[in-house]
Amino acid sequence: MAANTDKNSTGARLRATLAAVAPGTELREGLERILRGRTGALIVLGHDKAVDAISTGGFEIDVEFTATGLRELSKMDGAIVLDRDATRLIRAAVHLMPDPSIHTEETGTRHRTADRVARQTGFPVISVSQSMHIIALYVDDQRYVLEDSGAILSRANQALATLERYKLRLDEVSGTLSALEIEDLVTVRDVAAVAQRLEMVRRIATEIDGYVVELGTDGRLLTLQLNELVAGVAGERELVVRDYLPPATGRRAKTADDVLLELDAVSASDLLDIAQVARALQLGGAEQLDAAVTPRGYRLLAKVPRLPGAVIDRLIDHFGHLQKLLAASIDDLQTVEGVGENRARTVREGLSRLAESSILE
Ligand code: 3AT
Ligand code: 3AT
Ligand code: MN
Repeated sequence: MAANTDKNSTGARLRATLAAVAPGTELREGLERILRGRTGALIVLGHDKAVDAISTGGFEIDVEFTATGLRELSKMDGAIVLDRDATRLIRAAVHLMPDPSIHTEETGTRHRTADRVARQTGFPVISVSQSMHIIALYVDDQRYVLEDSGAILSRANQALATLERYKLRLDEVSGTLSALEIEDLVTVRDVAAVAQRLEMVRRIATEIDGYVVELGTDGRLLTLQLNELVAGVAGERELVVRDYLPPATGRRAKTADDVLLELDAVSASDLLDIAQVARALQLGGAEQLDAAVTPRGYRLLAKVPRLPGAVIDRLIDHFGHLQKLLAASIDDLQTVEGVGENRARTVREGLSRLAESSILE
Protein backbone atom coordinates (compact mmCIF):
# COMPACT_ATOMS: atom_id res chain seq x y z
CA MET A 1 0.00 0.00 0.00
CA ALA A 2 1.44 3.36 -0.97
CA ALA A 3 1.43 6.33 1.34
CA ASN A 4 -1.70 8.33 0.76
CA THR A 5 -2.09 11.80 2.21
CA ASP A 6 -5.47 12.58 0.69
CA LYS A 7 -7.40 14.46 3.41
CA ASN A 8 -10.69 12.58 3.30
CA SER A 9 -9.25 9.12 3.21
CA THR A 10 -6.84 10.03 6.01
CA GLY A 11 -9.86 11.07 8.07
CA ALA A 12 -11.61 7.80 7.27
CA ARG A 13 -8.48 5.77 8.05
CA LEU A 14 -7.94 7.59 11.33
CA ARG A 15 -11.53 6.85 12.25
CA ALA A 16 -11.13 3.17 11.36
CA THR A 17 -7.94 3.01 13.41
CA LEU A 18 -9.66 4.68 16.37
CA ALA A 19 -12.33 2.00 16.12
CA ALA A 20 -9.64 -0.72 16.01
CA VAL A 21 -8.07 0.52 19.26
CA ALA A 22 -11.30 1.52 21.04
CA PRO A 23 -12.07 0.24 24.55
CA GLY A 24 -13.53 -3.24 24.36
CA THR A 25 -11.13 -4.41 21.66
CA GLU A 26 -8.41 -6.96 22.37
CA LEU A 27 -5.88 -4.54 20.89
CA ARG A 28 -6.80 -1.80 23.36
CA GLU A 29 -6.63 -4.29 26.19
CA GLY A 30 -3.07 -5.12 25.09
CA LEU A 31 -2.11 -1.44 24.89
CA GLU A 32 -3.51 -0.78 28.37
CA ARG A 33 -1.50 -3.71 29.71
CA ILE A 34 1.66 -2.21 28.21
CA LEU A 35 0.88 1.17 29.82
CA ARG A 36 0.19 -0.44 33.18
CA GLY A 37 3.38 -2.46 32.88
CA ARG A 38 5.29 0.79 32.31
CA THR A 39 7.00 -0.48 29.22
CA GLY A 40 6.69 1.08 25.79
CA ALA A 41 5.81 -0.29 22.38
CA LEU A 42 6.01 0.38 18.67
CA ILE A 43 3.34 -1.47 16.71
CA VAL A 44 2.77 -1.53 12.95
CA LEU A 45 -0.85 -2.30 12.03
CA GLY A 46 -0.31 -4.07 8.76
CA HIS A 47 2.10 -6.31 6.99
CA ASP A 48 3.20 -6.37 3.35
CA LYS A 49 6.36 -6.30 1.22
CA ALA A 50 6.94 -2.63 1.97
CA VAL A 51 6.94 -3.36 5.71
CA ASP A 52 9.22 -6.36 5.20
CA ALA A 53 11.61 -4.22 3.22
CA ILE A 54 12.21 -1.89 6.16
CA SER A 55 12.25 -4.63 8.84
CA THR A 56 15.43 -6.25 10.10
CA GLY A 57 16.11 -8.70 12.87
CA GLY A 58 13.57 -9.91 15.36
CA PHE A 59 11.51 -13.08 15.25
CA GLU A 60 8.92 -14.38 12.79
CA ILE A 61 6.16 -15.68 15.01
CA ASP A 62 2.82 -15.48 13.17
CA VAL A 63 0.55 -16.51 16.04
CA GLU A 64 -2.99 -15.51 16.94
CA PHE A 65 -3.20 -12.04 18.48
CA THR A 66 -3.81 -11.85 22.22
CA ALA A 67 -3.62 -8.86 24.55
CA THR A 68 -1.29 -10.73 26.89
CA GLY A 69 0.91 -11.82 23.99
CA LEU A 70 1.25 -8.23 22.82
CA ARG A 71 2.25 -7.12 26.31
CA GLU A 72 4.85 -9.87 26.69
CA LEU A 73 6.38 -9.25 23.25
CA SER A 74 6.59 -5.52 23.91
CA LYS A 75 9.00 -6.21 26.74
CA MET A 76 11.60 -6.88 24.08
CA ASP A 77 13.35 -4.02 22.33
CA GLY A 78 12.09 -3.20 18.85
CA ALA A 79 8.77 -3.10 17.04
CA ILE A 80 5.88 -5.53 16.73
CA VAL A 81 4.20 -6.12 13.38
CA LEU A 82 0.54 -7.17 13.32
CA ASP A 83 -1.71 -7.96 10.38
CA ARG A 84 -4.11 -5.23 9.25
CA ASP A 85 -7.01 -6.42 11.44
CA ALA A 86 -4.86 -7.06 14.51
CA THR A 87 -5.85 -10.72 14.55
CA ARG A 88 -2.27 -12.06 14.25
CA LEU A 89 1.10 -11.25 15.76
CA ILE A 90 3.37 -11.54 12.73
CA ARG A 91 6.77 -10.46 13.92
CA ALA A 92 8.36 -9.09 17.10
CA ALA A 93 11.57 -7.35 18.22
CA VAL A 94 11.93 -5.94 14.73
CA HIS A 95 14.27 -3.07 14.03
CA LEU A 96 12.47 -0.74 11.62
CA MET A 97 14.52 1.29 9.17
CA PRO A 98 12.22 3.72 7.36
CA ASP A 99 13.60 6.20 4.83
CA PRO A 100 15.50 8.72 7.00
CA SER A 101 14.75 11.51 4.54
CA ILE A 102 11.02 11.37 5.37
CA HIS A 103 10.08 14.48 7.31
CA THR A 104 9.15 14.11 10.97
CA GLU A 105 8.86 16.59 13.79
CA GLU A 106 8.76 13.92 16.46
CA THR A 107 11.57 13.51 18.97
CA GLY A 108 12.82 10.22 20.39
CA THR A 109 13.74 7.28 18.21
CA ARG A 110 10.49 5.42 18.86
CA HIS A 111 8.18 8.24 17.84
CA ARG A 112 10.27 9.39 14.89
CA THR A 113 10.23 5.82 13.63
CA ALA A 114 6.47 5.50 14.16
CA ASP A 115 5.78 8.70 12.23
CA ARG A 116 8.04 7.76 9.32
CA VAL A 117 6.79 4.19 9.02
CA ALA A 118 3.17 5.42 8.92
CA ARG A 119 3.99 7.92 6.18
CA GLN A 120 6.09 5.45 4.21
CA THR A 121 3.90 2.34 4.35
CA GLY A 122 0.41 3.83 4.60
CA PHE A 123 -0.33 1.48 7.52
CA PRO A 124 -1.31 2.92 10.89
CA VAL A 125 1.43 2.75 13.54
CA ILE A 126 0.83 2.83 17.28
CA SER A 127 3.40 4.04 19.77
CA VAL A 128 3.19 3.57 23.50
CA SER A 129 5.57 5.98 25.12
CA GLN A 130 7.34 4.65 28.13
CA SER A 131 8.54 8.07 29.30
CA MET A 132 5.34 10.04 28.63
CA HIS A 133 2.91 7.24 29.39
CA ILE A 134 0.67 7.90 26.37
CA ILE A 135 -0.66 5.93 23.42
CA ALA A 136 -0.40 7.71 20.07
CA LEU A 137 -1.67 6.72 16.64
CA TYR A 138 0.15 7.68 13.47
CA VAL A 139 -2.06 7.59 10.39
CA ASP A 140 -0.54 8.98 7.18
CA ASP A 141 0.76 12.37 8.31
CA GLN A 142 -1.54 12.65 11.33
CA ARG A 143 -0.71 12.00 14.97
CA TYR A 144 -3.52 11.33 17.40
CA VAL A 145 -3.06 10.83 21.13
CA LEU A 146 -5.62 8.54 22.76
CA GLU A 147 -7.41 9.95 25.75
CA ASP A 148 -8.97 8.04 28.55
CA SER A 149 -12.69 7.39 28.29
CA GLY A 150 -13.57 9.69 31.19
CA ALA A 151 -12.21 12.76 29.42
CA ILE A 152 -13.88 11.86 26.12
CA LEU A 153 -17.16 11.09 27.84
CA SER A 154 -17.28 14.46 29.55
CA ARG A 155 -16.83 16.23 26.22
CA ALA A 156 -19.36 13.91 24.60
CA ASN A 157 -21.90 14.66 27.31
CA GLN A 158 -21.45 18.37 26.81
CA ALA A 159 -22.05 17.91 23.09
CA LEU A 160 -25.08 15.78 23.87
CA ALA A 161 -26.57 18.54 26.04
CA THR A 162 -26.07 20.98 23.14
CA LEU A 163 -27.66 18.49 20.77
CA GLU A 164 -30.70 18.25 23.05
CA ARG A 165 -31.16 22.03 22.98
CA TYR A 166 -30.74 22.14 19.20
CA LYS A 167 -33.23 19.32 18.79
CA LEU A 168 -35.88 21.11 20.88
CA ARG A 169 -35.50 24.21 18.73
CA LEU A 170 -35.62 22.07 15.57
CA ASP A 171 -38.88 20.46 16.68
CA GLU A 172 -40.31 23.95 17.24
CA VAL A 173 -39.41 25.39 13.84
CA SER A 174 -40.32 22.15 12.10
CA GLY A 175 -43.78 22.17 13.70
CA THR A 176 -44.24 25.79 12.64
CA LEU A 177 -43.24 24.93 9.08
CA SER A 178 -45.80 22.11 8.96
CA ALA A 179 -48.55 24.46 10.10
CA LEU A 180 -47.52 27.13 7.58
CA GLU A 181 -47.39 24.53 4.81
CA ILE A 182 -50.96 23.44 5.54
CA GLU A 183 -52.10 27.10 5.48
CA ASP A 184 -49.97 27.85 2.40
CA LEU A 185 -48.21 30.71 4.20
CA VAL A 186 -44.58 29.59 3.94
CA THR A 187 -41.78 32.09 3.29
CA VAL A 188 -38.16 31.38 2.41
CA ARG A 189 -37.23 32.38 5.97
CA ASP A 190 -39.35 29.55 7.46
CA VAL A 191 -37.77 26.94 5.20
CA ALA A 192 -34.24 28.22 5.83
CA ALA A 193 -34.88 28.19 9.60
CA VAL A 194 -35.72 24.49 9.48
CA ALA A 195 -32.79 23.66 7.18
CA GLN A 196 -30.47 25.62 9.47
CA ARG A 197 -31.59 23.73 12.56
CA LEU A 198 -31.46 20.37 10.77
CA GLU A 199 -27.91 21.13 9.70
CA MET A 200 -26.86 22.21 13.19
CA VAL A 201 -28.28 19.02 14.65
CA ARG A 202 -26.57 16.94 11.99
CA ARG A 203 -23.18 18.55 12.63
CA ILE A 204 -23.19 18.12 16.38
CA ALA A 205 -24.43 14.54 15.91
CA THR A 206 -21.46 13.86 13.62
CA GLU A 207 -19.13 15.17 16.29
CA ILE A 208 -20.71 12.88 18.89
CA ASP A 209 -20.46 10.00 16.43
CA GLY A 210 -16.68 10.51 16.45
CA TYR A 211 -16.67 10.19 20.24
CA VAL A 212 -18.78 7.04 19.97
CA VAL A 213 -16.19 5.44 17.69
CA GLU A 214 -13.35 6.36 20.00
CA LEU A 215 -15.17 5.19 23.12
CA GLY A 216 -15.92 1.69 21.83
CA THR A 217 -17.78 -0.27 24.49
CA ASP A 218 -17.49 2.68 26.90
CA GLY A 219 -19.79 4.61 24.55
CA ARG A 220 -22.75 2.27 24.42
CA LEU A 221 -25.08 4.45 26.45
CA LEU A 222 -24.03 7.47 24.41
CA THR A 223 -24.97 5.63 21.20
CA LEU A 224 -28.46 4.97 22.49
CA GLN A 225 -28.95 8.60 23.53
CA LEU A 226 -27.59 9.87 20.22
CA ASN A 227 -29.75 7.57 18.11
CA GLU A 228 -32.87 8.54 19.99
CA LEU A 229 -32.20 12.25 19.46
CA VAL A 230 -31.31 12.15 15.77
CA ALA A 231 -33.66 9.45 14.48
CA GLY A 232 -35.11 10.73 11.20
CA VAL A 233 -33.06 13.94 11.04
CA ALA A 234 -31.01 12.94 7.98
CA GLY A 235 -34.19 11.92 6.16
CA GLU A 236 -35.99 15.12 7.10
CA ARG A 237 -33.12 17.24 5.80
CA GLU A 238 -33.42 15.64 2.38
CA LEU A 239 -37.23 15.96 2.37
CA VAL A 240 -37.08 19.71 3.08
CA VAL A 241 -34.61 20.15 0.23
CA ARG A 242 -36.80 18.16 -2.16
CA ASP A 243 -39.91 20.06 -1.06
CA TYR A 244 -38.47 23.45 -2.02
CA LEU A 245 -35.95 22.66 -4.76
CA PRO A 246 -36.54 25.27 -7.51
CA PRO A 247 -37.90 23.66 -10.70
CA ALA A 248 -35.15 22.47 -13.05
CA THR A 249 -34.53 25.08 -15.72
CA GLY A 250 -31.57 24.95 -18.05
CA ARG A 251 -28.58 22.68 -17.93
CA ARG A 252 -27.08 24.11 -14.75
CA ALA A 253 -30.09 23.27 -12.60
CA LYS A 254 -29.15 21.87 -9.18
CA THR A 255 -30.41 18.50 -8.01
CA ALA A 256 -31.45 17.72 -4.44
CA ASP A 257 -28.07 15.99 -3.94
CA ASP A 258 -26.24 19.13 -5.12
CA VAL A 259 -28.17 21.21 -2.62
CA LEU A 260 -27.44 18.78 0.22
CA LEU A 261 -23.73 19.08 -0.61
CA GLU A 262 -24.03 22.87 -0.58
CA LEU A 263 -25.59 22.71 2.87
CA ASP A 264 -22.70 20.48 4.00
CA ALA A 265 -20.29 23.09 2.71
CA VAL A 266 -21.79 26.10 4.55
CA SER A 267 -19.17 27.19 7.10
CA ALA A 268 -19.96 27.10 10.81
CA SER A 269 -20.22 30.90 10.97
CA ASP A 270 -22.30 31.23 7.78
CA LEU A 271 -24.68 28.62 9.15
CA LEU A 272 -25.77 31.15 11.77
CA ASP A 273 -26.89 33.49 8.96
CA ILE A 274 -30.32 32.47 7.70
CA ALA A 275 -29.71 34.23 4.36
CA GLN A 276 -26.66 32.05 3.70
CA VAL A 277 -28.73 28.96 4.37
CA ALA A 278 -31.42 30.22 1.98
CA ARG A 279 -28.72 30.73 -0.64
CA ALA A 280 -27.47 27.16 -0.19
CA LEU A 281 -31.06 26.00 -0.66
CA GLN A 282 -31.10 27.93 -3.99
CA LEU A 283 -33.90 30.12 -2.63
CA GLY A 284 -32.10 33.47 -3.01
CA GLY A 285 -30.33 35.57 -0.38
CA ALA A 286 -31.33 38.15 2.24
CA GLU A 287 -33.70 40.09 -0.06
CA GLN A 288 -35.72 36.93 -0.76
CA LEU A 289 -36.34 35.89 2.84
CA ASP A 290 -39.94 37.12 2.91
CA ALA A 291 -40.84 35.70 -0.49
CA ALA A 292 -43.61 33.11 -0.52
CA VAL A 293 -42.72 29.54 -1.45
CA THR A 294 -44.80 26.42 -1.67
CA PRO A 295 -43.79 22.85 -0.80
CA ARG A 296 -44.23 19.80 -2.99
CA GLY A 297 -45.31 17.80 0.06
CA TYR A 298 -42.54 15.21 0.55
CA ARG A 299 -41.97 16.07 4.20
CA LEU A 300 -45.63 16.00 5.21
CA LEU A 301 -46.48 12.88 3.19
CA ALA A 302 -43.58 11.11 4.92
CA LYS A 303 -45.49 11.65 8.17
CA VAL A 304 -48.49 9.68 6.86
CA PRO A 305 -48.14 6.13 8.25
CA ARG A 306 -47.59 3.13 5.95
CA LEU A 307 -47.11 5.13 2.76
CA PRO A 308 -44.30 3.72 0.57
CA GLY A 309 -41.79 6.17 -0.90
CA ALA A 310 -42.61 5.14 -4.46
CA VAL A 311 -46.27 6.04 -3.92
CA ILE A 312 -45.29 9.40 -2.39
CA ASP A 313 -43.19 10.13 -5.48
CA ARG A 314 -46.08 9.30 -7.79
CA LEU A 315 -48.58 11.36 -5.79
CA ILE A 316 -46.28 14.38 -5.97
CA ASP A 317 -45.52 13.86 -9.68
CA HIS A 318 -49.25 13.85 -10.27
CA PHE A 319 -50.44 16.72 -8.06
CA GLY A 320 -47.34 18.91 -8.20
CA HIS A 321 -47.59 20.49 -4.78
CA LEU A 322 -49.02 20.05 -1.32
CA GLN A 323 -52.03 22.37 -1.68
CA LYS A 324 -53.39 20.30 -4.59
CA LEU A 325 -52.91 17.15 -2.51
CA LEU A 326 -54.72 18.69 0.43
CA ALA A 327 -57.62 19.60 -1.86
CA ALA A 328 -57.77 16.18 -3.54
CA SER A 329 -60.78 13.95 -2.89
CA ILE A 330 -60.49 10.19 -2.44
CA ASP A 331 -61.57 9.81 -6.08
CA ASP A 332 -58.89 12.27 -7.24
CA LEU A 333 -56.25 10.39 -5.28
CA GLN A 334 -57.25 7.08 -6.87
CA THR A 335 -56.37 8.33 -10.34
CA VAL A 336 -52.72 7.91 -9.34
CA GLU A 337 -51.15 4.59 -10.26
CA GLY A 338 -50.70 2.29 -7.26
CA VAL A 339 -53.29 4.14 -5.19
CA GLY A 340 -56.37 2.03 -4.57
CA GLU A 341 -59.35 2.99 -2.46
CA ASN A 342 -57.70 1.93 0.81
CA ARG A 343 -54.52 3.81 0.19
CA ALA A 344 -56.43 6.88 -1.00
CA ARG A 345 -58.32 6.81 2.29
CA THR A 346 -55.03 6.47 4.24
CA VAL A 347 -53.64 9.51 2.47
CA ARG A 348 -56.81 11.56 2.87
CA GLU A 349 -57.17 10.76 6.57
CA GLY A 350 -53.44 11.11 7.21
CA LEU A 351 -53.34 14.58 5.69
CA SER A 352 -56.50 15.66 7.51
CA ARG A 353 -55.02 14.49 10.80
CA LEU A 354 -51.82 16.41 10.10
CA ALA A 355 -53.83 19.50 9.24
CA GLU A 356 -55.80 19.30 12.49
CA SER A 357 -52.75 18.65 14.66
CA SER A 358 -50.67 21.46 13.21
CA ILE A 359 -53.00 24.40 13.57
CA LEU A 360 -50.97 27.57 14.14
CA GLU A 361 -50.96 29.02 17.63
P1 3AT B 1 5.36 -7.86 35.22
O1 3AT B 1 3.99 -7.55 34.68
O2 3AT B 1 6.44 -7.76 34.17
O3 3AT B 1 5.69 -7.10 36.45
P2 3AT B 1 4.94 -10.70 34.85
O4 3AT B 1 3.82 -11.33 35.58
O5 3AT B 1 4.74 -10.41 33.43
O6 3AT B 1 5.37 -9.42 35.65
P3 3AT B 1 7.55 -11.73 34.15
O7 3AT B 1 7.28 -12.66 33.02
O8 3AT B 1 8.09 -10.40 33.90
O9 3AT B 1 6.24 -11.64 35.02
O10 3AT B 1 8.49 -12.45 35.20
C1 3AT B 1 9.18 -11.76 36.22
C2 3AT B 1 10.04 -12.75 37.03
O11 3AT B 1 9.24 -13.53 37.90
C3 3AT B 1 10.77 -13.73 36.20
C4 3AT B 1 10.98 -14.89 37.12
O12 3AT B 1 12.20 -14.71 37.83
C5 3AT B 1 9.82 -14.80 38.08
N1 3AT B 1 8.84 -15.85 37.84
C6 3AT B 1 7.69 -15.72 37.13
N2 3AT B 1 7.03 -16.89 37.09
C7 3AT B 1 7.73 -17.77 37.76
C8 3AT B 1 7.60 -19.17 38.10
N3 3AT B 1 6.54 -19.87 37.69
N4 3AT B 1 8.56 -19.75 38.81
C9 3AT B 1 9.62 -19.07 39.23
N5 3AT B 1 9.83 -17.77 38.96
C10 3AT B 1 8.92 -17.14 38.26
P1 3AT C 1 9.67 6.76 24.85
O1 3AT C 1 8.71 7.92 24.81
O2 3AT C 1 10.82 6.94 25.77
O3 3AT C 1 8.95 5.47 25.03
P2 3AT C 1 11.49 7.42 22.67
O4 3AT C 1 10.97 7.99 21.38
O5 3AT C 1 12.17 8.31 23.63
O6 3AT C 1 10.26 6.65 23.37
P3 3AT C 1 13.73 5.70 22.81
O7 3AT C 1 14.85 6.27 22.02
O8 3AT C 1 13.72 5.86 24.29
O9 3AT C 1 12.38 6.24 22.22
O10 3AT C 1 13.58 4.19 22.41
C1 3AT C 1 12.67 3.39 23.12
C2 3AT C 1 12.48 2.07 22.42
O11 3AT C 1 11.81 2.24 21.19
C3 3AT C 1 13.72 1.34 22.05
C4 3AT C 1 13.19 0.38 21.02
O12 3AT C 1 12.58 -0.73 21.64
C5 3AT C 1 12.14 1.17 20.34
N1 3AT C 1 12.60 1.68 19.06
C6 3AT C 1 13.16 2.87 18.81
N2 3AT C 1 13.50 2.99 17.51
C7 3AT C 1 13.14 1.82 16.92
C8 3AT C 1 13.21 1.31 15.58
N3 3AT C 1 13.72 2.01 14.59
N4 3AT C 1 12.72 0.08 15.34
C9 3AT C 1 12.19 -0.64 16.33
N5 3AT C 1 12.09 -0.21 17.59
C10 3AT C 1 12.57 1.00 17.90
MN1 MN D 1 13.04 7.43 25.71
